[in-house]
Amino acid sequence: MADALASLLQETIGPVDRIDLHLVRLPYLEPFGISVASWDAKEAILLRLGQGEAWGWGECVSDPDPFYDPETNGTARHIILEFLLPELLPGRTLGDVLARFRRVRGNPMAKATVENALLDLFARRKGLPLHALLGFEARPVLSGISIGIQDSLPVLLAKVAEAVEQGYHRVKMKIMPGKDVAWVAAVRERFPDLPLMVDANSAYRLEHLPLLQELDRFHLTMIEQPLGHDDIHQHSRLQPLLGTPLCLDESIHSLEDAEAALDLGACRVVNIKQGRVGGLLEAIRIARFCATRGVPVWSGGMDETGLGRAVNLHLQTADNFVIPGDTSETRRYFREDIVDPPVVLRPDGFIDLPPGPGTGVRVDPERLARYTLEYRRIL
Ligand code: OSB
Ligand code: MG
Repeated sequence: MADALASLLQETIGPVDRIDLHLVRLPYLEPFGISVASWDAKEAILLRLGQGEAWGWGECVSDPDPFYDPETNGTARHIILEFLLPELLPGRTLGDVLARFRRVRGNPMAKATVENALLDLFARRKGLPLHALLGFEARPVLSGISIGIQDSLPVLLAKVAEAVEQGYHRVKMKIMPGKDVAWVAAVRERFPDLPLMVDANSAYRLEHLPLLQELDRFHLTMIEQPLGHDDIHQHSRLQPLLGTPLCLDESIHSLEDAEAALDLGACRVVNIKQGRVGGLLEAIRIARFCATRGVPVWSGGMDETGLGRAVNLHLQTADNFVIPGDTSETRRYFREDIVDPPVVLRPDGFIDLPPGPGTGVRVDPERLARYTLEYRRIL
């Protein structure tokens, strides 16, 4: 397995002879709200790299705005075009290219987009599914769901009930000041045994300690990112004062961040969004490191289109992804997807990997055109 990655890094990328960049906008069926932002559509950069008859796609997980993370579609496009694509020279190995990317500081979402497209291309060239290219065996993926901030408690309760009925193995509810302890209490009362967690998206400060301690009585599986979006230190002060495990999301952009977080005891679980940490290879490194510390990981999501969701599914075949992730069904976000097949939940709450080479999904040209805001042929 480690060998699969090592030999992958030795492979030359070959001549990329076609590059397309799309900015798509897929309206959500209903707005998705977190403590600090609300979106009524998924706006995403899609990158396509072509090589002869083969191609690979990458979806950037940035938002149009910097409210969840500092990167935006605007900054990602700039970094991809000006600093990352120029590194794709034919004689270079994948390892060379990714090493060159490291010279660009930060900007992991932009880097992940190009990395994902390259890995999809490599896998398709070899006729291998993405998980096999990475050295992992296919397995159905255990799914959870992330429920955004709701206008009222009855609406939230109805959404949780629906999720439970559909078979999701774990429910995450977003919280924010004013929609926290009482709302969690109500959900817990109605669903006493449900694996339940909360995500605050950095809405609280250490002064909110008493409120956060109140959450301990609801036996939540974890509290995700209560404090600063880039903070590790304050979380390390908070964790020992809580019974509930903390999980970091926003603060983890690299293996080094994960090392700092675990060394300092800032969390007991890590949410790995491959797009937030610079791509699949860094995501796998983080998962492995966490395993050495006995810390379980799970795959978060960024409300991706079917393209990014497929990548997240393949990632979850890697070791140590033992907690249900946030890869929920396409149909809870979008009227239709731009790829086939869309993500569908089995009645047992698992999701099957899309079959076939690469990510296993095919971008439908007509739907892509319909949802494209801007298109640019780069090469
Ligand atoms: O914090 O995990 C988060 C969506 C957008 C931005 C941040 C987050 C989320 C989610 C949704 O929780 C996960 C998904 O369904 O893809
Ligand atoms: Mg989160």
